[in-house]
Amino acid sequence: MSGLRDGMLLGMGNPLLDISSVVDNEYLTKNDLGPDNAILAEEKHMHIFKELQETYKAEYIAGGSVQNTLRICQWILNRPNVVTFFGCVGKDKNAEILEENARSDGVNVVYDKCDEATGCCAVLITGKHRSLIAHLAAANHFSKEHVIKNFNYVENAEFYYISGFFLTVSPSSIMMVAEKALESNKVLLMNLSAPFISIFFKDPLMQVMPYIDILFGNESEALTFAKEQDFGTENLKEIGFKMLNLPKENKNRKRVVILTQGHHPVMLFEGETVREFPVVELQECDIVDTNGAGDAFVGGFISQLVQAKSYDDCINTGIIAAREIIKRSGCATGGDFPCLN
Ligand code: 26A
Repeated sequence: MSGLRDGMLLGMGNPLLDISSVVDNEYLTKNDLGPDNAILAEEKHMHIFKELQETYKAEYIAGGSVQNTLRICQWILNRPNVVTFFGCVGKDKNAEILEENARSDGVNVVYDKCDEATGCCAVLITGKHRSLIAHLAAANHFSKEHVIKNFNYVENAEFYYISGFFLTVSPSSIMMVAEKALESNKVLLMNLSAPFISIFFKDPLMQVMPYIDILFGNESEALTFAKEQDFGTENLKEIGFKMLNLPKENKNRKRVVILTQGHHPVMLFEGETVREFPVVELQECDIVDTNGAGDAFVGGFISQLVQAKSYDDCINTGIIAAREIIKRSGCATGGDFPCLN
């Protein structure tokens, strides 16, 4: 009755093992990091991974933005294998941990494999903030050939979810899926993922933009995107409409834009209108960390979209999922999902 079927949603992204620790602000300053960064690791960051493990009692948690979203979606759906995931891992223990985690939530992982170590992400928690430093390693070796070899999964899916983060790895794989979505009138969902994507990966981002049916972003990502695109405004409502009206290939589907802004209302831009969905702020004592909150929002959203529910239902489930994940360390599933009614 729900219309769910195996493989109807395909996600592509970077599978990463999160190495998460609570640190103080001094540690951030010393390493020239902001409280809410999401960046690619450079040579100068490598010592951080070691320090977190040796000095800061790091927790190891399954991560990677798209894989988080898909795990949350599966958790809510309560029916395995609706979702398939493509990403590249190494041939090591960490890959096994990631696969086991994803599979136990019901995600059908179809990993590309290479000889480098599985990627990881340093997660530096300071109060409500989390700074992310991704060392992609194996994730960076995802190849278009993997998509070609497994094109049956692409053919079989009706929805595709890809992070902006994945533009740093394989724009050609993204374009292949985007073309397929256009040709078969399927739905492509993408996420701006982080401000640096709109700056340093502007060209591949704008190449795929005309194919995007549903676009997600948060406040800082939207503001950076607007600046880079010379929108000439810092007003989120104006920015949302300008994103909505960027050129679009598939004329059968009007674009929808969803902007989140922490505990402020979620904005849904659709046609001529913008609607706001309130977020009930969590009490300070319920907050564990915000790592994965944005991913969980999208997971909740998609779990309803694949069941042909209204955007209102999609957004409200997204809000519940994000709220639940903030109460947990990282993007941890397990137990019952809070009641949807
Ligand atoms: C390319 N980059 C920077 C990234 C990421 C990433 N996932 C894919 N690519 N940087 C951080 N993450 C993941 O985001 C989640 C929180 O939203 C982290 O692994 C973390 O689980």
